Amino acid sequence: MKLYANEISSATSRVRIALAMKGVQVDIVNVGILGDGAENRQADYLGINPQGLVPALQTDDGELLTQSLAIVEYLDERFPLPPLLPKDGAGRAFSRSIALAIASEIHALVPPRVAAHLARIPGMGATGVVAWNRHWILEGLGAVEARLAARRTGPYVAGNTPTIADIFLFPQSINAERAGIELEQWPNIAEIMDRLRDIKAFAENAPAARR
Ligand SMILES: N[C@@H](CCC(=O)N[C@@H](CS)C(=O)NCC(=O)O)C(=O)O
Repeated sequence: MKLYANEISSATSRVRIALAMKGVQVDIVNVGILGDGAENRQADYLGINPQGLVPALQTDDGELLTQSLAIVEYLDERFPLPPLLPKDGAGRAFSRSIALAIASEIHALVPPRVAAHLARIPGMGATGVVAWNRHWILEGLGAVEARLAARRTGPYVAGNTPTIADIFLFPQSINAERAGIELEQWPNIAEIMDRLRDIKAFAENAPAARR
């Protein structure tokens, strides 16, 4: 399989963590995502993924999968061990809801294309963009923490083993720390992150820092 990826991308990091947990090797194709004229906005890549986003996974039978949650669930179905979703229906819904709270309500508001667009709005400036990012990360992870405080029963987000929810929480929390946000204000998130940092599949597949 072939993964269209970028090392700083937290959405790509989710898929790389899932691949590492499953012990599945893929070919990595790096796609530049920063700056004017970035590779992901060129015709070549748009011909592969018309959304111009990474990750995208080309399967062995030539299918092109996009959207990290869909890709991670595909990997979980195709390579069942270790399972990335809880056994019970409510647990599965909870795990997916945390993944979506991160992908849809935090990450979607702060990726490079949104920051670049905001920076072009008169009066916004670089400090306005930083404040925007902080706002959505603080509000979003604060809500995730409240959900965890109400429902968490095991060492990870949704039970005794890491699930899709942990896979989405990890890169987003790392990016929050890089934005100067202290995870200690959220005891559940901080505790889970300490555990995830000790797992090789997570530690080795964190998003790289932006240089
Ligand atoms: N919802 C998508 C988000 C994908 C996404 O936004 N990827 C970012 C990198 S983390 C990207 O490709 N950004 C390119 C850009 O913003 O132009 C997913 O979960 O796969």
